[in-house]
Order: sequence, then C-alpha cells, then structure tokens
Amino acid sequence: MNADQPSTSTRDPRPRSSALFERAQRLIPGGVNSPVRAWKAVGGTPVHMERGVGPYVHDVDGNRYIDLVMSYGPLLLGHAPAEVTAAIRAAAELGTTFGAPTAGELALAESIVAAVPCVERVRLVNSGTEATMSALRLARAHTGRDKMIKFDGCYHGHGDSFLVKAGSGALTLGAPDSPGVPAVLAALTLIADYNDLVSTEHLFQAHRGEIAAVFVEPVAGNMGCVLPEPGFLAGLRRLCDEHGAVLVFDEVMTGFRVARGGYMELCGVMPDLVTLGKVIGGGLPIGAYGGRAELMQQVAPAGRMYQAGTLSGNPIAVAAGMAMLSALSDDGVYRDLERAGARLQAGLEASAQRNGVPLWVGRQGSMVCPYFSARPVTRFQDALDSDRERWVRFFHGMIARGVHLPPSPFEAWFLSTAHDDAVVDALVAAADGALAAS
Ligand code: KE4
Repeated sequence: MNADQPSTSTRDPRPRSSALFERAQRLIPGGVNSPVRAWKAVGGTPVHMERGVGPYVHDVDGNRYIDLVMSYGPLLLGHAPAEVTAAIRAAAELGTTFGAPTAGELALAESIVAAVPCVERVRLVNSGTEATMSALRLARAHTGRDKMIKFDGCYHGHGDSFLVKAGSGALTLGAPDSPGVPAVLAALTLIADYNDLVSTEHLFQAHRGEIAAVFVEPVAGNMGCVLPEPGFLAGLRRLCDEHGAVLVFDEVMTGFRVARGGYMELCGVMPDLVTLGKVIGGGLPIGAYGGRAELMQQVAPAGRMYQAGTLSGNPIAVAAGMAMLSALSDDGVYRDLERAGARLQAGLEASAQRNGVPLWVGRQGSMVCPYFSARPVTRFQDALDSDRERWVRFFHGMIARGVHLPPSPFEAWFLSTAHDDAVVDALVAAADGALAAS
C-alpha cells in the first residue's frame, strides 16, 4: 500500500487488527482505552499499531503508514527518537518509582520554569486532565468563587467540570455533557464562544463576582486547529483583570510544540496559570500546572489546596521529558517544524485547487487541520458546518494510501522533526489521490 496506489483488494487489509478489535471489545469498553481511538466518527475497524519509527507507524498486519496522529501531540521528535529511548532505558535500570523526591523532577521543573514565561512555580502530575482539574481547583481556592468559563469546542480533559455543554440560553448555566456529571456541578461551568469576546463579556456581567477562572486553549486544537483572532486572548486577559478571575491557558497540546514557551511566547499574552502535558513527558504519562508563585504557593503542602499523585514526577517519565526538552533547546527544531507545517499546508491547498475541492487549512506551526469548507474556519460553528461526510471519505482514502490520520475531523494533525520534505511530499501525493476520490 502506498501513496498513489491505494489498496483496491476487497480482502480485509488488516485481519489481525480486526481480530484484536473483536476480542478487545469483549474486555475493554468500546475496545479502546480512549474513545477517539475507536474510529466511531469515521467507521471501520481501528488499526492496531505494533511499532513506530520516525514519521512512520507499522500496524500488526505489517502495513506501514506515515503518521499524523503522533499520539495526539507528544512526539515532537517522531516515534522512538534515540535520545528519548536511551534516557528511558537508563532511568528504568535505576528503578521505576520511589514515592520520594528525585533530582530529575527538579531538573524538569527548572526546564519548564526557564522556558514558559508565566511559570514561577510548577507541579507535575500524570495527565493533562489532572493538570486542568488541579488548575481549576487552585483558581477556585484562590478566588473563593465557584463558577468558571470555558469555550464551546475546546477540550480540557475529562474532569467533571469540563464535560459540560452550553445550557439552553447563552447566558444560562452549563448542562452535563456526559452522564455521571452532576447537574449542580455542571451549572458552575459557563460556555462562551471561541473568538467571541462579547459572549465572554456577557457571562462576566451576568455572573458578576462569581467567576473563578477562564479556561482557554490559546490555539484551539480540539475543534481541528482554529487560531485565536487578533485581540481575543488580550481581551480575555483584560476581562479577567477587570473581574478578578484567573486566566488559564490550557497548553497541554501547544506547550513546547508551537514554541518552547508555548503559544503565550508567541502572542505575548500572559495567563495566570498554564496547564501542560504531552511533549514534556516525551511520550510517557505526564501533566503539569504552573504559574505565578502567589497562586502556586497555595498548593499543598506549601498551602492548603490539596492535590496529590502516587506517580507524579515519575522518574522515567521525567527522564523522557528531559531528553525531549533538551533536544528542543535548538531553535532549528522549530524552524524545521514550521517548514514542515507550511509545506504541508501549501501542498494541501494546491491539491484542493487542482481537484476543485473547497478547503480551508487551519495551522499553527506543526499543528495542522484541513476542513472541507469554502469559508475560513474561525469559530466552532464553522468547523461544525464543514463537510464532514467528505472528510470521512477523505480519511479512508488516506489510510488506503498509507497515511494514518486522527479518526475525527475535529482533531489536529501533528508533524514532527522526522517529517522531512520527502515525507511531506508523500503526504501531499496521498492527499491528491484521496481528495480526487472523496
Ligand atoms: P490527557 O488527560 O488526555 O493527557 O489531556 C487532556 C487534554 C487537556 N487539554 C488539551 C488541550 C488536550 O488536547 C487534552 C487531550 N487531547 C486529546 C486530543 N484531542 C487526547 C486524545 C484522547 O483523548 O485520546
């Protein structure tokens, strides 16, 4: 199977994946350990992977794909980069976990404080979800307020307060977006529209003095890839200052990816707290939250806001993260990531032109998301209005041509330093065929 000769045989191209999925569904809910992996949005049987190297993944049936999932963000250096693998191996030889502080946790904290402009103190946890849950608890502890604002289409992990959809009216309280989320808790989450400052201002006015925090993905990577419009983030900063709320940038996806200091380094808007994950663990489970010392010093045991974790600061995850961040100290890495992203965007746009397909590409550096849309995608509604049926056909066209895309039109594609010009050109060749066939 390769870029311009898609598999046309009717036999199952992935019999072992199918057999594994059949068995997995009997033991694991939906057969997967995270819902997006089940291919519900695109149909078909999820490919089971066996190994990754550089920009490629190999499935259990021996098929090779150019990977654009890249584990949804951590793998900035590609799969199994030698320096990260060596660091993991060396750390594992010394033991896996101690339940006691280690020098490595301090080294990673020092790297994060040195790189991320708003961070004076940082706490390591085990996932992005833990980071956002903890940051919300800290904002509530700091302000003594209970409500928070998030934006429709932004995702901050599966903490109860974040699994909330907009209530009936724009100014009403949130409603649960998942069974099991108490209505009384969901009611403390207010939903604004991304890139719409007015909707945010109205919530502050309607709930004056009650809002503890505003959570935002500075680049929205969970509705595809939607960039903040000029003034949006600065406007949130102004509103939080005016109303005494904590501004939280959720940079779990963008941290160390779009720049070493995250998107705040690029836009110059400083949040009070930032949440991190993915890249800082080099592919191992990790999360972090950090910000001004005045806020972070309220976290136990320095302060009274409780948060804990058996494996927080895990020595192997920290070693992998340090190896990753050490490799990112070379500015050439971000030039390479920008080059790959720009080349892919230009290739996709040229291909869409050739095929007469309306396409809008959202991109920030090496985070890319094409939408089948004749108009720019700057709001969540624009993403919802894009041609998702065509996207599904495109997805299957790409997998048939040896390209592993995230199985949802609302997931960003991730490039790495291993996606060189030849790999990007192969991606564009596959897209040419998949667009023509979609
Ligand atoms: P985790 O708990 O999955 O480590 O992080 C949650 C999270 C928080 N904030 C942002 C901005 C995120 O993108 C995420 C997780 N990202 C998704 C990808 N859209 C993870 C993939 C999945 O859920 O399987």
